[in-house]
Parts: sequence; structure tokens; C-alpha cells
Amino acid sequence: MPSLNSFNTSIFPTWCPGCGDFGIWGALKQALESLKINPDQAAFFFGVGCSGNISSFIRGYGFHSLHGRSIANAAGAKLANYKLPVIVIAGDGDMLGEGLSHFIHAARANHDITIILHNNGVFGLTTGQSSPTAEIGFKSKPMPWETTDEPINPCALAIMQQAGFVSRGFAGDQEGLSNLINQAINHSGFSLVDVLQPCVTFNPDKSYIWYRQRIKSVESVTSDVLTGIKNSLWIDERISTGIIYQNSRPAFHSNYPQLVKDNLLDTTGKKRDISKLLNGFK
Ligand SMILES: Cc1ncc(C[n+]2csc(CCOP(=O)(O)OP(=O)(O)O)c2C)c(N)n1
Ligand code: SF4
Repeated sequence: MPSLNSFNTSIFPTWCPGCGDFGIWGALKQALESLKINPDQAAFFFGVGCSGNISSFIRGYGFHSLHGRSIANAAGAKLANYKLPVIVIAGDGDMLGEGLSHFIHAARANHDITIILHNNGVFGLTTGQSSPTAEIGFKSKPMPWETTDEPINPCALAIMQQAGFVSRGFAGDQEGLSNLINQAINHSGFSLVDVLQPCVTFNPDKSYIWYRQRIKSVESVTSDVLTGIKNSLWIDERISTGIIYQNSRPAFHSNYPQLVKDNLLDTTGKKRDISKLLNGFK
């Protein structure tokens, strides 16, 4: 039986004091513990950023991807072993910038992977440039001119593609967030947890108080695309949290009997001799 400590490594997080990533880290460990998933029973795929640095702070099988490529690697792992819970952890810059096409295609294919999106409106690790979710008017030290681009709303985008499970959580509500992550992992199909994550250093205006004044639990989950998109929008100073949209579309792998009948890892893992291939690199 896993405990919260089962997922700790010998390295304590290097995030700035007060960073929302701490809450997400705690919520993830809590969700895994409640699901009784041991560190060796899931695979984590990390983007590049302060968020992706969690790779050093969470014990488990993991792959630190190239910038923007965590979803592509995660989808591949799921196809090779559909029995494995696959969790992607990345920032809004990584996933909605360079990685945006992977996000959209994985959502429309409904790959059975869980996305934990650290949404802080900035490229944190590279000192606060505006990310694709920054609101119009955002300014920071390395971005002295106001952002004029419309922000991307990852929940609306995922709903538009009829992803299976679309939710939004808050890093300042560890209990609620761990509950969302738990349900996202349990969902068979693409599951998004868009986490409102204060970056206290480079986006101090979007503080814990700022979010607390605006977040409101969504009244009910819907499977209607238009209602889901409407509920996902940041309107009138109100940001909905909770499970915003859910459907029962089959997950990508379950459309392919050959993947499900013989799990690729079980059938090919033991038999293949790759020495010839490796010798080619000598
Ligand atoms: C291919 C490539 N392009 C750019 C970078 C530089 N880079 C590193 S982290 C990062 C952005 C991180 O922002 P985000 O994904 O929002 O994560 P956060 O640090 O805010 O958690 C960038 C642009 C890189 N490492 N690799
Ligand atoms: S720069 Fe921002 S996102 Fe990165 S660790 Fe510091 S507070 Fe967190």
C-alpha cells in the first residue's frame, strides 16, 4: 500500500517559496495514494519548465521529454501498454506553445492519458515571458510591452475536440485538486486537469487571493459541447472549477482490438532480440 512518502525522492523541491507547484505536487501524491497506485505502477511524462522539474521530486517511472513533446511520448507509452496509468505534467508554455498540436490531436483521438497542466500564465523557468494563457495587458520584466494576443483557454479547446474528461482545479485547494486528479486518472480517455497555478515570482498579480475571489464550482458536469465551452470561459470575473465536461467516448486504444487483445508490451517485450540493432551503433 503506497503512502504519501512513497512518492518522495531524496530531493526537496527547488520551487520558489509559495509557488503553486507545491500544491499540485501534494495533490498528485494524495491522488495516487488514494488510488492505491504504487510508484512502479504508473508512468509520468514531464515537459520542460518549473512544472517539469517535478521529475526530480516525484518517485516513479518517468520520462523528461523535450520541450512540448510530453504528450507525444505519453501517447506512445499508452499504446505500448494500455494497462499503465499514464500521467503528463507540463506548463502552459510547454503544452500550449510548442506542444499545442500534440494537445489538440491527443484530445481529438481521446488517448487515455491524464494531463496535469500547470497553468500560470508565464514561462516560469525562463523568468516570466508571457505564455499562451496570459491575459491581454500582461506585462513583466522580460515583456515590458503589454501582451495583445487573445489567451488560449485549454478547457474550451479540449471540449471542442470532445476530449473525454475536462476539468479545472486550483493549486491553492489541494484537497479539491487531488479529488479531480483521482477522477481524471480513473477516466478512460483523454483527461485534462487545467490547474490555476500561482507563479508568485513572475506573475504576482494572479495571486492566491486573486483566484479565490473568482473561482466558483461549476454547477454540474455536462456532456454538451456548447454548454461545456460556455462554462469553461472566464466571464464576468468568474472562473469555473470542477469537472466541466465529460463524455463516454471510447479511448483511442480500445478502438483497436489488436492493441487490447495482446498488450504490445506483454507480447513483444519478451521476444524481441535487439542486439543486431544495437550493434549497428558500435
Ligand atoms: C525546444 C526548446 N525551446 C525553448 C526552451 C526554453 N524553455 C525552457 S522552459 C521554457 C518555458 C517554460 O514555461 P512553462 O511551460 O509555462 O512552464 P513553467 O516554467 O511556467 O512551469 C522554455 C521556453 C527549451 N528548453 N527547449
Ligand atoms: S518561477 Fe514561478 S512557477 Fe517557477 S518556481 Fe518560481 S513561483 Fe513557481
